[in-house]
Amino acid sequence: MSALDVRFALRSGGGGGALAIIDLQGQRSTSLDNLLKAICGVDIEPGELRLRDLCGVDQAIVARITPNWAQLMCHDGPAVRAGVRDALLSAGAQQASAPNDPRARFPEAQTLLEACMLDALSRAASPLAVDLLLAQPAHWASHPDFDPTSPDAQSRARILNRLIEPPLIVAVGAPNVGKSSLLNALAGRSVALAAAQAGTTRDHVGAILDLGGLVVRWVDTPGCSDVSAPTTDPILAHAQEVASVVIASADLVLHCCDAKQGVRPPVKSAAPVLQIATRCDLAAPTPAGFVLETAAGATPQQGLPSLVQAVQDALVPAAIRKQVVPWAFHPALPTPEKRKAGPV
Ligand SMILES: Nc1nc2c(ncn2[C@@H]2O[C@H](COP(=O)(O)OP(=O)(O)OP(=O)(O)O)[C@@H](O)[C@H]2O)c(=O)[nH]1
Ligand SMILES: [Mg+2]
Repeated sequence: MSALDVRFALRSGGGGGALAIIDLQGQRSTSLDNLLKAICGVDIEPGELRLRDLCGVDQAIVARITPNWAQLMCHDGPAVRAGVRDALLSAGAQQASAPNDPRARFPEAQTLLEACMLDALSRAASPLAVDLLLAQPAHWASHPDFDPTSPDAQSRARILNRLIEPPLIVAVGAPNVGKSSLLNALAGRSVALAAAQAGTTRDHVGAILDLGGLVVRWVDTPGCSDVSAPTTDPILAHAQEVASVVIASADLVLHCCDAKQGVRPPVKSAAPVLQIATRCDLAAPTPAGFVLETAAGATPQQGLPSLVQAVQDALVPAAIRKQVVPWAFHPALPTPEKRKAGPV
């Protein structure tokens, strides 16, 4: 029994979604028979779909689409993907690289546009992306002259693509103002140590957060009163350096200021900065000058829904999401010339 001429490749997954799909292609149908028997323990005939235990790694759906082609649909976690890959390699299959062409990855798509949409959907991090992507084939059909490479299309795509690749939010501010408490409150669990001692966060702490359907990478930085003020304290200097490096690649900076201390000097950043008041329960009324008031570490918490809304408005404004126009959501999308030359 040999499965040596079966090649496998990850068709979709690896982007944090629920399912990974692995294609199995055999040059001879008997090789695919052997491989499926080895990893699932039973014969799976063409046209059959089964829920099977894959070598003790995962419960997966196994679909034998044709005599030479099958798909494994398993959970999309790094450990599961690695376990399934090891099981396939030990059963004698060969690993192939994933195809770049979205049509090869999604042969069920009727058009290149639909294949690009399915590809983007399989990688999209934010739930807010789903309806927008599903509506794209219709928007493209009603705008035959839309050029995805035009400056307008590209600047809109830079915003909307944040729904596919999570944007980076960096929380900065003086020590002890409640930056880590804010992260913990938004995450709904303890991600970063929060304590009354100033300087609790010594290194930046990152987490992936779902903010009302917008998934972001959030970085909590060590507190420093002024990110760019000269200092001789080596730990503070290092904290400033860390903050400056992450600020340089941020899509949005949250400048957290203790409400009692009032508005602080602005943070220099190429990305937009939201100046927010923290620990507002300790300073009533909050001094003027803040766009938002929060109390993430208090009971009851205050201002978190407004903060989530403000982050969405800053990164993926509803006005842009609601425009009924095409979006250049994938690098392989067809140009107007290609679309005029024939169906794509
Ligand atoms: N009353 C009140 N206390 C808060 C609030 N947020 C945080 N705290 C408290 O303030 C202290 C500092 O909170 P942290 O979240 O550790 O502050 P930080 O800005 O991360 O501090 P560093 O890591 O030192 O920069 C802790 O004792 C928190 O419990 C709040 O909204 N209200
Ligand atoms: Mg902290």
